[in-house]
Amino acid sequence: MKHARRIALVRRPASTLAEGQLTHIERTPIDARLARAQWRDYVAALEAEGWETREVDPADELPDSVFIEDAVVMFGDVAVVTSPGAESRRGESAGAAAAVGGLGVTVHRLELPGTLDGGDVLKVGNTVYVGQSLRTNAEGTRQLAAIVVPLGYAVVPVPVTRALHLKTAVTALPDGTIVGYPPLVDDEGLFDRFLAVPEAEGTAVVVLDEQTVLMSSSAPRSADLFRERGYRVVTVGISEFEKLEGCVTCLSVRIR
Ligand code: CIR
Repeated sequence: MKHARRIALVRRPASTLAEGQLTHIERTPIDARLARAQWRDYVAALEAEGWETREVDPADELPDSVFIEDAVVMFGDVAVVTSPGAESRRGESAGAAAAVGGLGVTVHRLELPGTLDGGDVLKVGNTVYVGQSLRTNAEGTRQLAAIVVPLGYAVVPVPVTRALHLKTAVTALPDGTIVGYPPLVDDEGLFDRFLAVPEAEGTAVVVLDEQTVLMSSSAPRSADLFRERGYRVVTVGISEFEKLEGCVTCLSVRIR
């Protein structure tokens, strides 16, 4: 299949990575060298699958800046630079705005008191599920809706109380099936087609193309489930980012 454009924004890990935010899990030591190697492997996996990667300027003083997905959300040729919900992450927006500014897309910015992390935004076709979490509030959701509803999207707020972000709990396969780890999902009934996965790390899939998903090597049984459904699964080790409540989606912003 020929793709007109497949660009992924990535942001290399800060030297302060180990100080990243933690909400639902205990802090365990981060192996900084392994984190850098895993990040390079993640970037290499995207490139091997035909994605051109572009680096957002690194931000060493921002521990969570590697989780670039939270700082900007793409809707076709429209970029929404977010207003991060954690105070320690607010500085990430400037670099994200500069990066999308160079892509020739329309750029919008969310503003306080609205807060929204990209990890709470799950697009499935024209539906935009927005997790109402500790990071994303009603005003942030309202500002996002004001931008994307005129573009033809429907915004559906969903409660997120058992996970950091909506996409920590659920993501979507290329056919639109929502995949989630039930203990992390507030209400499976909100989704038309829901497939339960057996591992917490198995909820996060990056759609690389209609046949292929990228996911964490920490979830081999979930990977088998996706293979049984006919998908090709590319796996990457991201243990050091999982220790910081990161997942495979949050390490890039895909522009297609
Ligand atoms: C945080 O708490 O903000 C980071 N330590 C992890 C962010 C993960 N982002 C994501 O799932 N989209």
